[in-house]
Amino acid sequence: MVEKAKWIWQDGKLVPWDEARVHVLTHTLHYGFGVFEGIRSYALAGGGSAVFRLDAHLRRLYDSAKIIGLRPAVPLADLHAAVMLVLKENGLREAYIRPIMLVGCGAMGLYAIDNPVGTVVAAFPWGAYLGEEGLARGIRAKVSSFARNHINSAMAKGKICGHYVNNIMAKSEAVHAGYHEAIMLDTAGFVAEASGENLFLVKDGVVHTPGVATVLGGVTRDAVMAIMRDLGIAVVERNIARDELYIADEILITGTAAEVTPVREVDDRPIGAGKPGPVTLKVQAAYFDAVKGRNPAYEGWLTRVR
Ligand code: PPE
Repeated sequence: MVEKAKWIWQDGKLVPWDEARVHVLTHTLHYGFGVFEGIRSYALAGGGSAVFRLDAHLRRLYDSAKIIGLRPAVPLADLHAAVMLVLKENGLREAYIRPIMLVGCGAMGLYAIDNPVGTVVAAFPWGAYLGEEGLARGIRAKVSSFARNHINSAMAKGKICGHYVNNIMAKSEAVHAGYHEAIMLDTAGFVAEASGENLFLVKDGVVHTPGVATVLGGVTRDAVMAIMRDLGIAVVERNIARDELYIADEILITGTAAEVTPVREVDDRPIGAGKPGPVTLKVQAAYFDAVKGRNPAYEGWLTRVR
């Protein structure tokens, strides 16, 4: 269950958590035509708190809207202010922040271009997405029987509500089979991403990750690639086959919610030594240093909540 906060920002004002509602004929509810984001804020080592890479997430939200042809009702600068307000008024330091743009009531049917667009920002506490144990010891993943949405059917660069039916089916299948997470292949058979994370593998000291064309361009993926470069770790973007996962030395998955989570097993095969490897541990530590303001080199990624 989500731990309630006091206020949710809806269409320009703060409303009490339980009163932030939409009508049952909300267009997005029926067709999935909406866009959203997932952002985290962290308590900082030196006091206070900061949102991690807020500008990158908001840019992606507006890009997602542009990709599907949804006209934002609120300018980006106002949404930026709304995120800050929600964190401050709820007294939240470590939070998961969920902005969403949705098409409201008016016309039904697919073409409802004149329906009002609703804008919401919620924030709430959310611990380790794949569990504290997963973060520390690594998770068990299964290659999904569901292919990731084809990139010419569901636009990969957008974080689009309806696209997640695909991810939810993959995730549910994996969890029901006793795994923590699903790894999805693209329609050509190459490794794409996990149901809610990007994927990296380590082989002979080099990191490999699928190119950004066929996956969501993760903000965490981008941060982790910058961190790897700063640590002197080579990163190659290329097509990766399923069996390369099995013989990888290490696998890690990245996302705002999952942060940097090691993968200790894929399809019942232990990855490397079957526990988080040295590159994963180094990158994970550097990531937490960055988000918690312990490394001044990444100060530019933090928006302080005042
Ligand atoms: N791929 C997918 C499919 C995805 O959903 C996410 C985020 C990522 C990659 C990583 O993107 P980024 O957060 O920008 O590094 N998944 C969100 C969790 C989904 C959920 O609501 O549950 C997230 O991490 O917020």
